[in-house]
Amino acid sequence: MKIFSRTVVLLFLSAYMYAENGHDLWLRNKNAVSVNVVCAKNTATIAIAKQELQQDWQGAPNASVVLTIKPDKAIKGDGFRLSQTTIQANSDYGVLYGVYELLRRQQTGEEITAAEVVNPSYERRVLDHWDNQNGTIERGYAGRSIFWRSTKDSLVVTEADKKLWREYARANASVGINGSVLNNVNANVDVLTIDYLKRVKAIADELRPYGVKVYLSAKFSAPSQIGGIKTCDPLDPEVIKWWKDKAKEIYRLIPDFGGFLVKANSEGQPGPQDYKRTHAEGANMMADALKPYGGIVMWRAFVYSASDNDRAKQAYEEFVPLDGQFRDNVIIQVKNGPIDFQPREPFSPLFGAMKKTSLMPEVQITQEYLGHSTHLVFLSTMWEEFLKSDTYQAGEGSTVARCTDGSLFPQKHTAIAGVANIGLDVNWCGHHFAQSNWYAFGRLAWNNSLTSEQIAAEWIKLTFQQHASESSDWQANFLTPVKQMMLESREAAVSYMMPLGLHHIMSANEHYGPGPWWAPKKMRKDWTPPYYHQADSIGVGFNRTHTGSNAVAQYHEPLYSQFDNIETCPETYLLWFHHAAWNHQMKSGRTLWSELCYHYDRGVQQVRQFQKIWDKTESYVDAERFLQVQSKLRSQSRNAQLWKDGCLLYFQQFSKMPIPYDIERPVNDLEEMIKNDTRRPQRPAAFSSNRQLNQAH
Ligand code: GCV
Repeated sequence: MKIFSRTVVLLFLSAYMYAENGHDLWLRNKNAVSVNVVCAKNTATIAIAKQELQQDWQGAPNASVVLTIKPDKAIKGDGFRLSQTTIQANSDYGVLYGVYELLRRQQTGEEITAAEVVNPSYERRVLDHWDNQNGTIERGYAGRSIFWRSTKDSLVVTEADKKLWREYARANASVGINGSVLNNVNANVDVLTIDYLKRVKAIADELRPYGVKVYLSAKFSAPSQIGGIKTCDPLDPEVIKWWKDKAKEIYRLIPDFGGFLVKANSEGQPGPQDYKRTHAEGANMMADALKPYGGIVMWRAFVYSASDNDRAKQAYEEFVPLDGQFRDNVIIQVKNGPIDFQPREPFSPLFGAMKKTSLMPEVQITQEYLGHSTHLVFLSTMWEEFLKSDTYQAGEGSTVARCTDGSLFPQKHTAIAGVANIGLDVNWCGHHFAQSNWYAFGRLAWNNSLTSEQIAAEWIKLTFQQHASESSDWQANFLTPVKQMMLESREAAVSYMMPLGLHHIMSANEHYGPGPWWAPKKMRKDWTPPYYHQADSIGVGFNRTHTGSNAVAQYHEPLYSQFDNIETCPETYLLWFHHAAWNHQMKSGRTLWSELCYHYDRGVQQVRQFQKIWDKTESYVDAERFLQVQSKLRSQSRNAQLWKDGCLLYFQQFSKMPIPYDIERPVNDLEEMIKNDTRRPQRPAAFSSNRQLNQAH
């Protein structure tokens, strides 16, 4: 009753009070004190830098801050030298990044004691938007596209469009993101036609002052589809000329255009293999067209081979033989794991396998396999685990981070990409906590050695605290428990979805709930869960050891031997690499079956715990955000329960063992879940879970 009346009062008050709808992200204005900003230069970017300081300064009142653009060997790329009142950089953009860093330090109470140089880990820090030109977003859970509307007639650019794009660019710049791919990798070729290019130019013009370059996903079949040429063979002179002319046309409109992202010969997309050419021949042809203008090609390694070889091995098998054959303005974009953005995968063995080719990691910010914008899952811990994974490529310490940021091998270009979780929802990401994943991606792209703990603390302070120096009460009752919840949230999701190395056992519909049973007869086997879990009366898991697909051989020693041996394989990857017996003894002393049950149960219990943690924060959060997160946690709890019940009841058919008696019993029926899963209608691609900005924005 008490909770009910409090909720009603809060709802009532929120109609009159300033509601925190989340649109301001981590950039909430906090009653700045006055400051003088001095800079000899005046460009659009410097004007933004000055304005940001003036509206957010929390340092000494009436201080003078000096912004200087002066080359310095210690400062690399967009980096800067920072002290309490001076920022020096090689470029205007460096100054802007320095300003955001300074303001962040002030707001989070992180002191700057001596001048320090802050350089980015990667030259290109890019968001990939899987936005379609009709306004929908593939795997988007926060409303429709901020770049595209439903029809070609709505290509006209409005003032509201421009305002939104500037807000988007500002948020990116504040965390160091400097590139945006504006359209889906499953590309619609029309984006390369003049009407669309004009809109791309308009977007680029708004993003430029914030240092954000635009890129486009390019369809390999464009010369035929919009150029009227019979072939798209990358060695054909007419095709080569078509791409050169197209590059010229684009750069005339957008002189700092970043380049192309290409998904070729994957999931039905056209590519050079259609003409018996290699990925290198295809990528190089496009790279040559962009080279005179400084553009790059980000060529994806997410491919399917024609063979029915283990899916986890295919990218490595296709790309490693091509090492050294790519132009220096091609970067191979590799998903963090060998399969597809699963809740937990070992790192892709391509990292550390190609020494003469630039590689860039691709992570997924949108939560395709991690509960969409409904589940609270802080992905930073997953990316930290990935970036810090040791490939042993050049001995111990050859982490994925070092294999990709140029510190281990000379790379002409370095980059990292994240598939964006942004849409027209008022709070941009559908879930207030999903904003933390956008934030974390930017922060890790800037500094790939940051800890998730630091990132979470920063984000909570910037997003929720009312004053720069909140009371110890706020720290103890909000910051500490909420940070803990965020840091545990990914492991909780792994536990209730796919623990112990299980992967790809989600529902085929939308990739949201459980679906280990899903296996239509005519479907490609490697799109169905049974291909991945291989459950039978003996055990469960994919045998990728030397007695199975031998995917382990794609890893360097000592990982090869460690993963190959069931006794030394980390239990987190057990069922990724081994078909383990149901009664296999785990480190805990339990059987594999019991351990699986405890993991699923623990995951559900953790979400119930998150609900309690959040409910206790009520007096520290505005009503609007509090209630939205509370409601999402309820949905997450229900869905976690479905995952546990669905997976345990399904696998129990094979193990034929009892669910340990101290564990809560399933509350859903397997038959019912299977029926609902296969009958459930597709939600629209741009399913929104939150209030939308007006379409006409
Ligand atoms: C954009 C997975 C997703 C697809 C996505 C693809 C990719 O298969 O389900 O929606 O396509 O990855 O990364 O290209």
